[in-house]
Amino acid sequence: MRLTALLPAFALLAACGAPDAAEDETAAGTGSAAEAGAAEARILEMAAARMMLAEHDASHLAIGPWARTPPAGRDMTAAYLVIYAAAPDRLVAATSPEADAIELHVTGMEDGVMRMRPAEDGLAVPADGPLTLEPGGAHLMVFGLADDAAEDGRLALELEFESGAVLEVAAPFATEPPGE
Ligand SMILES: [Cu+2]
Repeated sequence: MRLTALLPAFALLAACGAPDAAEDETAAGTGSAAEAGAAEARILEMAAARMMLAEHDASHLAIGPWARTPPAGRDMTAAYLVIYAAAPDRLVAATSPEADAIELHVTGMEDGVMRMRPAEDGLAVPADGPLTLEPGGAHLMVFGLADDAAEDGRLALELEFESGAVLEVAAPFATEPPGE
């Protein structure tokens, strides 16, 4: 049985930041101008990411990693980041020396309720944009966080890709997404 099945739904939603997602949706622009602006920003971001990848001769680029500081006494949390890849790839696994297990999760509405489930086939990093892991969306679900995991303020993550690439990331603990 999966650990997620043993835990109360409210705890899972809190850990995954689902309440934030509801706010994001109501605040998001839906007009065509907003969409055009978003598309333009996406193209600029992709161009910047390609330059960074080329400059560092890198296959993968991790931007803005962070892990939600778990409430006192809780050993489960979620971690987020944005991943660009020089060639299309797929995030297939994540581990941390500071946690028992990490699952790749996606979030979606089912029967009017926000639910998350494991992404059985991993998460695609497309050719023309990033894989975005964010509250209310796809995320890294962290189980069995070590008691002293937050002591240095960072969660060490190893991200494994279908291509065989392994990306090492240190995600600072925070209670809010960086920049908010
Ligand atoms: Cu989750």
